Amino acid sequence: MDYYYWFFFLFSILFSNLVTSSDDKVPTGPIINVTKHISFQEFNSNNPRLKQDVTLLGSAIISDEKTSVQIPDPEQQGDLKHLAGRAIYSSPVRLFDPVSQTSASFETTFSFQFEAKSNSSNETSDLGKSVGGSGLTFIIVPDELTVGRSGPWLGMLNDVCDDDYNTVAIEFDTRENPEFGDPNDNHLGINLGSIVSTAAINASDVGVQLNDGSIHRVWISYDGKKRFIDIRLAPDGRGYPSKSVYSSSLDLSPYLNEYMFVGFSAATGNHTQIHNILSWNFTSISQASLRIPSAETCQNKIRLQNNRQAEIAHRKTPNSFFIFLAVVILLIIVLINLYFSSYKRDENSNETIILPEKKQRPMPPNKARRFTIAEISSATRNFSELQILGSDEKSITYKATMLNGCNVVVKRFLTQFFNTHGFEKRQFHKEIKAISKIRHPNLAPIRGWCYDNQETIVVYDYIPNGSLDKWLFGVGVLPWTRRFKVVKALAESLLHLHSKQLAHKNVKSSSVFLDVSFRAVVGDFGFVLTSSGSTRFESMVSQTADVFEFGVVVLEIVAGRGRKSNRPGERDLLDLAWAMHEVQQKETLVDRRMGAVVNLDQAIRVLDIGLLCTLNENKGRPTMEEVVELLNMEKPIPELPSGRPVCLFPYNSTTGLCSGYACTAFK
Ligand SMILES: *[C@@H]1O[C@H](CO)[C@@H](O)[C@H](O)[C@H]1NC(C)=O
Ligand SMILES: *[C@@H]1O[C@H](CO)[C@@H](O)[C@H](O)[C@H]1NC(C)=O
Ligand SMILES: CC(=O)N[C@H]1CO[C@H](CO)[C@@H](O)[C@@H]1O
Repeated sequence: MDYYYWFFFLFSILFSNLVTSSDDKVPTGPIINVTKHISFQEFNSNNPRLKQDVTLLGSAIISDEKTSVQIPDPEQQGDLKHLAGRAIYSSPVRLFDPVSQTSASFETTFSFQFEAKSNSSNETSDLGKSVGGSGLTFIIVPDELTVGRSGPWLGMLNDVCDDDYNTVAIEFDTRENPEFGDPNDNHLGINLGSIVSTAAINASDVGVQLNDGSIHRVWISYDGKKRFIDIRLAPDGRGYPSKSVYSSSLDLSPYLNEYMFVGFSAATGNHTQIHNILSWNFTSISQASLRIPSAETCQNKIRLQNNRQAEIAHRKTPNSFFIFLAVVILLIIVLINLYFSSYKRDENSNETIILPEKKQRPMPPNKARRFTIAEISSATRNFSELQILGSDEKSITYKATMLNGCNVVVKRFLTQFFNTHGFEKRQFHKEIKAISKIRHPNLAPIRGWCYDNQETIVVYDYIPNGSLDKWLFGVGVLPWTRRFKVVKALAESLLHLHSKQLAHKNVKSSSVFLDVSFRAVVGDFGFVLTSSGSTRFESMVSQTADVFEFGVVVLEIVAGRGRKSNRPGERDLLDLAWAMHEVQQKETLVDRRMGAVVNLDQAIRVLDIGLLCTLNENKGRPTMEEVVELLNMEKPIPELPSGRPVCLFPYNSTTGLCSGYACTAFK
């Protein structure tokens, strides 16, 4: 795999050659300053320029009464929850100079006010709690067409934006979203291409309560050459504060295109408030090299036109020569590497321990390997309690940082677990190795393992946005389109495992993770069944149990609630879903927090597929392959029986619920 590095290396040489050779021909004139001033003393729709200059997106309006931009629009039909809007200056601003690779310097000041507004009758008694969401951002974005999502996304990003959606935002956040790393419900944050802030500032520390209803003023200045940001915040009318709330080195250039749009975004979630922007000034200076047609360039151009063929041939020769040379060298390197790596593999096949001397050469990034207990121990700071992410009856999971800076999850199985369940460790280790060879975009890669007489440890990739259960039953509301994608991703990843004669054996919503772009990644494999010794069971048996558990997770995804009710007297989800199916009221199960944007037919169809998966194995439970076909609409859904099928051994001793694994194991 080392030849990738060579490949990269050679191509960078080749590429820089191409770039410099063409750069030589672009004459650059003197350096000039490109400046831009934007100034709004107030926002008033009687100002005819305003309509041209400000683009309002989503739920945003100009309020003549307050002479402000308001997000969301308070006159909005329906309630004010889960709304997002943007107000963007309509013309792009030059914020990055590609020639010198420096970002522009800019200064901006604006005044804002958050007005408490509750819209739901049952919350009026609870006004203090229901107001206060979600916050405002000053935003720099690549286009003037997109609105981010509501709630904790602050209208800044949405969960489908990929990594090349460049954004910079300074957020004024009045909700605490721990899954986004928020420190409290009154903070500023600097967000670079991500909703998770790279720096957060506690506004209470400087005596400011963002949503106290008063008018605040902010000054942000950024020096593109020195790469330095300074933010100040004060009550409006008090003048420029002598102290900044945040000042630090910061390089914005990776997040800026040459031309960007500037403006504001804001959003509400379960909690509502009106975000007013009352005035705004913005100035930017970027450096550019003036492109003046000189006598030389004109001559070149004429020569080029007259003698195009010859010129092209002349220019091409050195380049094609370099390409040829690079290809030849590459081929040789590839062949040598292939030869050596196959040779090494043969040599290693009988060895179980990878010698530590090999560490100075970087390992191929995606191949699982054996870790030493010392490596794991230092990565988890000696299994520090502070690093614990969670635990269950089998294991404790830690967040860990490897020497190369990668964040990983370390799952340490408990010795008692093996002793009391009589698992054969060897079988277990075999299973870990088998699963670690599987690659699928929706399966969390296993980085490696570590075991000796005492320890059995598995190392996974750390997935930044946390597990699905937090998103389904927690503060945020995942939209239906995203939930449907999660269902499909989960189905496809299980099908892939099953097609390799493996099974997940621990399917539940806390084993599904969401990555930075909210794609579902399935991890936390069970490796063994919890209910009984696993070696007796064929992989087939665990696969049908996977299908059952998949069905329950699907119900959780549609209903937005956990399988087990935490309110006494309430039915567990599976019971409830079958009962609703019996009385033909399945739509009542669909999570109403998703609002009106749900594709109800699709949601019911998915619900049916979920129910189908919870049928007894010999009574029509589909395989994962059939599930994927059903999800892709390649087949009609078989008719469901009218009543809930009886689970032969309904109770799992730990959850108190019918579980696919329990059913299968005790049959
Ligand atoms: C461009 O702006 C910088 C910083 O404001 C200033 O020092 C420089 O003199 C300006 N250059 C020109 C050509 O105006
Ligand atoms: C924010 O600042 C306030 C006042 O200084 C303090 O009471 C609070 O604990 C701080 N919150 C955090 C999360 O640091
Ligand atoms: C309690 C309350 O004020 N509810 C209102 C929420 O907003 C909608 C639309 O403006 C009104 O119809 C409700 O009466």
